[in-house]
Amino acid sequence: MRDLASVKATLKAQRIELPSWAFGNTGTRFKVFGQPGVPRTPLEKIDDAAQVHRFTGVAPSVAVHIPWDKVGDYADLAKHAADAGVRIGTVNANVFQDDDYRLGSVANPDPRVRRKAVAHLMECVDVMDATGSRDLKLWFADGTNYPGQDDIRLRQDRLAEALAEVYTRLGSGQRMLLEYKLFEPSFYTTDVPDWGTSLTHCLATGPHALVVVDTGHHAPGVNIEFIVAVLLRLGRLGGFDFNSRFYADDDLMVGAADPFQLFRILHEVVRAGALVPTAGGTGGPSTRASTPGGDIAFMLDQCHNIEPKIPGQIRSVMNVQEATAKALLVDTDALAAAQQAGDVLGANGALMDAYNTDVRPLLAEVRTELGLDPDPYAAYARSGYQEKIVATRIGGTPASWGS
Ligand code: PSV
Ligand code: MN
Repeated sequence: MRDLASVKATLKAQRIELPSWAFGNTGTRFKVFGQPGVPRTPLEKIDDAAQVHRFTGVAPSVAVHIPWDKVGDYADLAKHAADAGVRIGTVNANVFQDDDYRLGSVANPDPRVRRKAVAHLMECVDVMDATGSRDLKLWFADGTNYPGQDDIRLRQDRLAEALAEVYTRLGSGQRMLLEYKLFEPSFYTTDVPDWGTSLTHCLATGPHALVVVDTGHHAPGVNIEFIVAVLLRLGRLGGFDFNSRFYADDDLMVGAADPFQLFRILHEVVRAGALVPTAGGTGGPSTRASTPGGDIAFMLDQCHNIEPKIPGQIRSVMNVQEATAKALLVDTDALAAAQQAGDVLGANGALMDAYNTDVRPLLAEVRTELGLDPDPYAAYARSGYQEKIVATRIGGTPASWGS
């Protein structure tokens, strides 16, 4: 069993990366509800993310999405982030919002479109160079809607070719994270639909190509912690896109729909010794990308369609912290002994005892020891920041998907 001091030290060292797009207006295909005070620029998104770090102390990096966060000078963006007390994290490529990509991007049958997509991915690595980011995150909306629409196998060949080309462009310490998603926007085939396909491509591409698990990207009922355990064992888990889902890719706040699943996932992460980054935190240079229990990027990938955005991110970070604290409280000796003895109920009980612990007082103590308010959510509400951005962000175009 871990002693309390080491549990607290780990909780203090934990890092969670925020998505810049969580601060802009989002919605469903039916309606985007605008909110007052929403950022108009990538710089303002960073400012809002910095508030989440200010009150939680564990969210010092912001993932960007290109071109949603396109700026003239990315070194300036990095400087703006540093001045705000955070840094630019993962660079997300976007090859899904252009008319040219109707039939896919890197797996498109048209070589011109494939070249255009690869050129964008290369541009994203340029951005990483300028911002000092470690990870390039790739999600491809590629696939088909109808049987016979395209050659399934050829599409895999085109995808493999593009990944290999971009991989050679990565600098030292940079990694490629390949995200999978069961379906949407394609409904018949998706070119990277599952972790097996992602892993297969990563294995063929190179040691710094790693799988990213978005918790909303599976069929209902899939055992995500099993996938996590297997990828960690192979040293091929690059990161998470955390969010919650009730039905499909709902992008709701992590830990809202199924906190028990989040605990089970984090138990596997803790079991692998992969919770705390080895060098520089999430977004820092990696020296152990391909070793079991290597650096994992713990990212949120969420949209706050109806709830306020900064408090929504704060609540999400707190939810991850609570699941993590519970995972750290598992009595690993008792668990191992029960497993070894074939004591089914004892082993399950060891996990459930930890899950059923109220860790909020422990996390309040951790925050106090970090010099933070024990209640980040209430502290943000009292800070006056929300009122300030509502009063001052007048005019301009609120950030949304596509900007
Ligand atoms: C796709 O659904 C996804 O999960 C990918 O990570 C995208 O980059 C992200 O959502 C942004 O909407
Ligand atoms: Mn995602």
